[in-house]
Amino acid sequence: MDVRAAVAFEAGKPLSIETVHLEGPKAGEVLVEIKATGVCHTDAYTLSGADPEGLFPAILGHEGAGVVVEVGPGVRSVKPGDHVIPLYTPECRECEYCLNPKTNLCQAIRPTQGRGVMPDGTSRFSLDGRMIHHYMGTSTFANYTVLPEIAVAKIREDAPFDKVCYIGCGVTTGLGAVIYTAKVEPGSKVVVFGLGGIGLNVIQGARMVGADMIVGVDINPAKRAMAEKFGMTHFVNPNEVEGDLVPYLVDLTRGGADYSFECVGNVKLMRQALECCHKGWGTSVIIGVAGAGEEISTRPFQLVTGRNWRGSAFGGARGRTDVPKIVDWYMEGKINIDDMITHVMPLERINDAFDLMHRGESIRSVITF
Ligand code: NAD
Ligand code: DAO
Ligand code: ZN
Ligand code: ZN
Repeated sequence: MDVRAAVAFEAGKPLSIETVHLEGPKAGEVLVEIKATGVCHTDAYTLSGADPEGLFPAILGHEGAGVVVEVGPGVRSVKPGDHVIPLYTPECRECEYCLNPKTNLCQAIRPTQGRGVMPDGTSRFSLDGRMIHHYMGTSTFANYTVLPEIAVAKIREDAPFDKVCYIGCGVTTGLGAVIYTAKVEPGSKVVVFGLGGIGLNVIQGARMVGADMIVGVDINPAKRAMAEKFGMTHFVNPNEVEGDLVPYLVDLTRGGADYSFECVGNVKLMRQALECCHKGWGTSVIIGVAGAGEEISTRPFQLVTGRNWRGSAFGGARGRTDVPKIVDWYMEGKINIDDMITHVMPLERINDAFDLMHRGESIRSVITF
């Protein structure tokens, strides 16, 4: 079939709106009509060329929501008409990783997903006979896409696509890092570096679990009001701090953070996030994706004296199990997504969504089809 898609032909160039060919679902795959998709910082990172795993040409996008239109042979867990959220972290429920409660990183289709193809080693997308890569196994910047069955979460049908698409990445990554990865306890002191689309969801997760003190750190003072709305109790602009940021944060939290979260992708901030943690027990969680080849460093004594350094992908969430629950939280009014969606636009204006992000003017832009 012919589908409308934003194609990334080359790193550093704007996306191009094209009519591309999409083959139907093969065994174990589903065809999904994408109704809405968010534009995440990670799409921009890949498009910029900084992502060492970035492949071109490709159809980017990994934060979508839509409806199953057709299923391939052997598909049992979803049927046409089901509402779904695509999962860039799948959940096969059978692999060694899925069977280990310590991780959410299902490896069932990892090698082919990393090569931009479906599990049989081929792409469903092409343009004038030339293969186009899938991206993160999801490719939601198209009005139809094909996904492995294990990479879709079935969700309730009354959930609005243009809001719950954000659960496909940003919401789950932020909330999940607090709830599933760090397991933040009520009464905790939390420091969040970066108050963008991920950091705000860390803040709302920290408020949800009953953190007492939620400190937000951002160099953009315009982020303050939104972060306060989501539960931030103290704002720190590093550019306004006299002296070093770490002792300032340790002082503010009266001894250090119980938990800190790096939501920028800056290795210097990752170090500060670790070192502002409380001696003896503080845990720092890296969420931000650093540039290719960058390394983190600290004095080992920071760890010897009881601080913990961790990372979190997709918030530690198991997509098919946890994403439908997060959709329920939204529908029950337990989490706020609406106020984070600052811009809604058609596919034809998707490059504006990237521009808004680069200028720091949006939290989330959502494309509706
Ligand atoms: P964003 O651009 O919306 O937000 C980044 C924020 O960091 C902005 O508010 C910016 O002002 C602030 N910032 C920049 N430099 C700073 C500095 N030196 N000190 C303090 N604040 C600073 O980005 P986002 O969508 O929230 O994504 C954040 C990071 O998370 C990115 O690296 C993205 O690739 C990554 N990410 C990771 C996962 C995962 O599963 N681990 C999932 C999605 C996104
Ligand atoms: O299993 O080896 C693996 C890779 C899992 C990919 C997790 C990606 C999380 C960070 C990228 C940001 C996603 C938007
Ligand atoms: Zn698995
Ligand atoms: Zn994302």
